[in-house]
Amino acid sequence: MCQKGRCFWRRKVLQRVGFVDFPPGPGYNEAMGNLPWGGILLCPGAKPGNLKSRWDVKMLSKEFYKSRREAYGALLENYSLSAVFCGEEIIRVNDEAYPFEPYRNFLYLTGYAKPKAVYMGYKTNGAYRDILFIERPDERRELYEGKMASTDSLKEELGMEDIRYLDKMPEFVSRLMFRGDMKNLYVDLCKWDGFEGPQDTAERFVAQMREKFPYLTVHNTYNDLGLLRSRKSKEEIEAHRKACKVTEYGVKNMLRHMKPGMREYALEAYFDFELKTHGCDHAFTTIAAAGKNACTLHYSENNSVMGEGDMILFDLGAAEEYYCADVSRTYPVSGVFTPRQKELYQVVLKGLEAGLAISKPGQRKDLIQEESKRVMAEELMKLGMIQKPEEIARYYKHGSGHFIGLYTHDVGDDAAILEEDMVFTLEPGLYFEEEGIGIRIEDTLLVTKDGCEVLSAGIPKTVEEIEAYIRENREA
Ligand SMILES: [Mn+2]
Repeated sequence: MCQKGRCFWRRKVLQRVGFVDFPPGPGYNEAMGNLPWGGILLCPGAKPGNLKSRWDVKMLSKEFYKSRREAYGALLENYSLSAVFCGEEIIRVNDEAYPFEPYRNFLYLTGYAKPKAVYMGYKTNGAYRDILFIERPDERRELYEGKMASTDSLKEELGMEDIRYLDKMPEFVSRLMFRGDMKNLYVDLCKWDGFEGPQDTAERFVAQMREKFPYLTVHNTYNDLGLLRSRKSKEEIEAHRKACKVTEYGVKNMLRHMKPGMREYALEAYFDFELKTHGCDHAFTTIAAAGKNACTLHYSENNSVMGEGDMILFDLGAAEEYYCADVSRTYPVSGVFTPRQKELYQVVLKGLEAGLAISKPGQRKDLIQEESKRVMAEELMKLGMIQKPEEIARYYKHGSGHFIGLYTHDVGDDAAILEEDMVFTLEPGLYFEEEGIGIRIEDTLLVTKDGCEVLSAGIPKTVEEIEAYIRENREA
């Protein structure tokens, strides 16, 4: 469940440096074709000395981004200007910035992720045209940060015809507005803090435009773009698949090394190793919560010692080109469930399975979690732990599922109707504080033509799978 609000803020603040381009590297040709995404797959648990390469391909093509810009342009009314901002770097200390995170709507339209860039589109006489504005290369900065993209080099790389430097943007806007017939301004405004907090670039832009051209009607395009993002293309689905696969490698690597007496963070390191090895980032801050820590929904200190009789709850995910996996599993540290742990674990697993069974196109998403909840309540009543279904509230503390995409908690209405090619998660959980047991089981799912595909299916989930995996693979 990834730390709802906090995670959002963290991700907004922690910005990531730049867009990593993956040129085909050595070994690319031989290994290509083994995998649906044509990349190089390292053995799980590969040791640093053996590393050949990352998945050396960019998974999303420039044609994909072009199709997104066309789809977006089609949404705009005639005589409109639109601006979508990539975002600013945030300084951490002195001359050091937090890793840069682009606003995802910008990324979705351009495939570009450098601070300050602006994607501008305009529609006049029924025709949509667009321009990408980027920072002008600066020799001094290049000395420290490496070569900066020029407008010419990017045209080829991104497949965009019109790319200009940011210092030309005011002039462009003035000229366009001088036509006198522009009516609408569309801006991607993504804010959860309402009136609090400083204005970001997009908000400052809107304020300036309103002052200069008070006749403009301002629209927030955030939700329209969100809607475009909710159904995934083949390429996006492959990126999700890779993120889920690498998450699987990470979880299995932890299971191979999990032992009572270890600290949670030491175990977490085995997950991180697989992500780095495969060129993935974290979709969000890992939760590794042993014993009673699992009852703190947002626990991410990950510094406690794991006891022999504890269960440990993981909520984690890799991200490939920003496409996220979000998976939760709860495992017995010893490798074997106690009878009581098994009993409670089965309740949550049945809840998840009931949700999976009705996940298909046409289904309202929030009703899936109601079904999970209903089944878990039934099971708890069988165990005599509650007398009436509504008493499940004692153990059931959070919603159980969300859309996922370029953000872990992606845009999309909770009561949305599922459609083919949407990706979302189900994550029922129950928290038994008196017993020091918190259980959450979460899968990342792709809605298919007539059901759903569990993208995280390779990660041990049933009691039998879990115990067998640990028994057969744990390092001595
Ligand atoms: Mn989640």
